[in-house]
Amino acid sequence: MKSFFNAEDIGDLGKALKEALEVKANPFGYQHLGKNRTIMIVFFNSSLRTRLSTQKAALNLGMSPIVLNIGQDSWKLETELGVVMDSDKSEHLREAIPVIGSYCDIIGVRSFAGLTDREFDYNETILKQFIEYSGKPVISLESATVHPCQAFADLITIEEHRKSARPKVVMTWAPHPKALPQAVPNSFAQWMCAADVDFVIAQPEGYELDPKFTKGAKIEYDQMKALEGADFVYAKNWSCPGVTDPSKYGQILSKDMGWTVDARHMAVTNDAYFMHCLPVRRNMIVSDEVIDSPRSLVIPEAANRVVSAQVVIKRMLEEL
Ligand code: SN0
Repeated sequence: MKSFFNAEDIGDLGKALKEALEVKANPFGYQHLGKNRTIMIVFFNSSLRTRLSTQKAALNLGMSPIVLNIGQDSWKLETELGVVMDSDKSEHLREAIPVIGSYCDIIGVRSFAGLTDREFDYNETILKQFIEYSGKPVISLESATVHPCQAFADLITIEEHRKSARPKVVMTWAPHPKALPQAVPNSFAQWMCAADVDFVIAQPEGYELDPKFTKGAKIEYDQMKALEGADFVYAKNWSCPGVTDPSKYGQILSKDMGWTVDARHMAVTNDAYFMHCLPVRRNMIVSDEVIDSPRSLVIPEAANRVVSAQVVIKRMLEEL
């Protein structure tokens, strides 16, 4: 695997899930693969789970992880091409990326959507430069449009908890005070559409995700109707993807607290499990009662971030 950002990069999902469960049962069984290998984990934005789980996955595989926080540990980096560099950004990605690449075997990058220029974000301009200029395998650790390590961990969590062959999985938009990227819902939709589940997306008007991620999903504007009979409820906020109206890209169109997942919502489900990628705003996205209930999977879901990262890094190491 040369790069990891789409569901198709991991190939057959059944095989990937089997490998994930094997790695989870035997986390230190592949340490020979990582001997004398280094992964550079680069953050343009904050992180808790991604930062820790990617390092832990690398350590489990016998690798040395190095974490770089851009702008804090390093110079501020310019990402736009062709600009006169007279701002506070001291170094360009064009130099920084090959330098980083020369010090490691694999690179992981977190670089959120800017949410102002849809084309810049949806072309994955920053991640693509890492792929082009580093010469190393690159993992998206949430880039502008995708968060594949999260979606893979979510799929593993669903696989471990499902009671039927084809569970009903409902991803519902929920309110948030800030404009958030679409990366998490894009990837979750892409992975659920590729997996064998009955997948429904519930959202207010105007929040339609880019169809390239939602092919095969049922779209529902009535949240309660969508949640009926759900086996898994996956809550997430996202800002306007700008599909129907590009001028609204990155905007908050609704803060309707009626969409906050609470006991009333969970009551119409098939005793569903609750999922969220974290960090979560309590009593905005989900009520305390639901996230603190025994049906909440947020902690096992976060724990599986080590497993998903480990499968991805393992596959890359096997091909070095
Ligand atoms: C990010 C997002 O893409 O939604 C990362 C999720 C893994 N979330 C946030 O930035 C939340 C920040 C906040 O202030 O709640």
